[in-house]
Amino acid sequence: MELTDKNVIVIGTGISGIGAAKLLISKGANVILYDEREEIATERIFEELSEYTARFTLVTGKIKENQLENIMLAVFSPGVPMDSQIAMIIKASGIRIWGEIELAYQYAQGNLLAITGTNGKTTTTSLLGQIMRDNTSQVFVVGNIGNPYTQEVDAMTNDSVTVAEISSFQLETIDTFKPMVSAVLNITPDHLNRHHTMDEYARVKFEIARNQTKTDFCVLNYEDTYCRDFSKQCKANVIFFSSKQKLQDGFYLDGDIICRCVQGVRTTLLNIHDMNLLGIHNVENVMAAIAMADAYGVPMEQILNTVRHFKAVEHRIEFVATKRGVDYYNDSKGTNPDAAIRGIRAMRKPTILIGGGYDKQSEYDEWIQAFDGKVKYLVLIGQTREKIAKCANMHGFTNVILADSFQEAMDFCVEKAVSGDAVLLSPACASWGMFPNYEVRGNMFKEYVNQIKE
Ligand code: UMA
Repeated sequence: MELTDKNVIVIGTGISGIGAAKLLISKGANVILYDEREEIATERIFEELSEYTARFTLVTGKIKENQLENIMLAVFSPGVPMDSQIAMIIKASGIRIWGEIELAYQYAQGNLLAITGTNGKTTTTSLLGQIMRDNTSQVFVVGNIGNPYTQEVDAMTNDSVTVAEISSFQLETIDTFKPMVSAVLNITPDHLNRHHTMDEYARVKFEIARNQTKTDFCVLNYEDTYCRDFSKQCKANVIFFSSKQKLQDGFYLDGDIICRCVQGVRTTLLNIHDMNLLGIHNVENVMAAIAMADAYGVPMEQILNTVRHFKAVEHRIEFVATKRGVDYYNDSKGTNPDAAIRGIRAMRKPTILIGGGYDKQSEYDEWIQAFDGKVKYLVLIGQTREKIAKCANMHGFTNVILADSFQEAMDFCVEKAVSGDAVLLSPACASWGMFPNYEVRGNMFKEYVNQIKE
């Protein structure tokens, strides 16, 4: 699309909005940067875009109809729902809508590998990014992982490889986005306040493969019923992975060994004790990354070499420190019940668990059931604390503490934990409302832990 001297509105002034605005301006567009919140930090925006002040206007609060005149494109940040008021107004005005991901894709160069799924996206994206970096010189790791895709586009060439973590929010507004290799790791309940039903959430997730053709590859989890159903209609070459059964075609776990079977040829690849990632969910993430890199054409020995040396990602069951004999773990990335189940399952000691946060209309029953006698106290914070407390009570778990702040929750943990215990931050909820994002929540936890005196 020719953007020179065209007017484009960017919805949302977070990192995606800023990335999108910069890319649009570099392509010659005039940008209206819009945010529904009136009290946004305007200094940050003007600082970020200081080189281009003549090329954008900032609008906040309610938008007026005349402000949408002569606009040829609206670029949405992922956090803005497609049924929000601003989306409705823009749709009614007949303005074309792209998500920030679609905008980036339109101008990106090189090959694209993209990963979605409810859990494991960040680990798989980081690992695949590392495999690619060890194999080729120009690699970009972008997307939901915290690095907007638009931000890297200008540096890409035909030889570059982009590894993208893509959320369901981002997939709602793609159009031509087409990875050469895609992966859907798993689909479990999350973000139901945004997508409303599981079927709709799953449908949006599989958009990642919508434009793929038979020359492309789509890596899917054989043990996930949504993935298996989707495989029947997927236009790309499907590559399955399974942590539960030996596949006739695909990647699978046999005892402790990751294996590959393609066209009847079985190869043993790696003993899971030779890697640094813990838990069966990580074996699945590793198999997905191996399958994607293999489909892309990276030599298997190189792939396995990177896998053997790869370490866990920050905020994902991350060991922080042992203080006064208590092990502290940061699983701030446990932003939904399924992720938090993986967090508590990984604990081997009596655990004080900090949970709660923003309400995504999740159900917490399975998480509470996964406590398995390990949780000494459940310390709850944020919007969901009463809902979770009620659910815990219903399942007979009554050692529940409601804290008014994160600080109060941390103070309680430090006071009650005794040598031999673990303290785990694994909230099963998004951080929004109390923190800007899960990274800030995890970093605050780590700062607090590091300040505990021996
Ligand atoms: N805003 C509106 N109207 C709305 C909602 C938001 O105007 O209805 C404004 C807010 O006031 C704010 C801005 O939009 O100023 C924020 O935009 P955003 O929520 O899209 O956040 P970004 O900072 O652009 O970060 C986004 C992703 N955030 C979300 O999807 C909520 C980041 O994923 C991602 O790393 C980043 O783009 C780069 O691609 C975070 C996330 O929590 C990690 N993702 C969810 C998850 O992983 O579960 C999907």
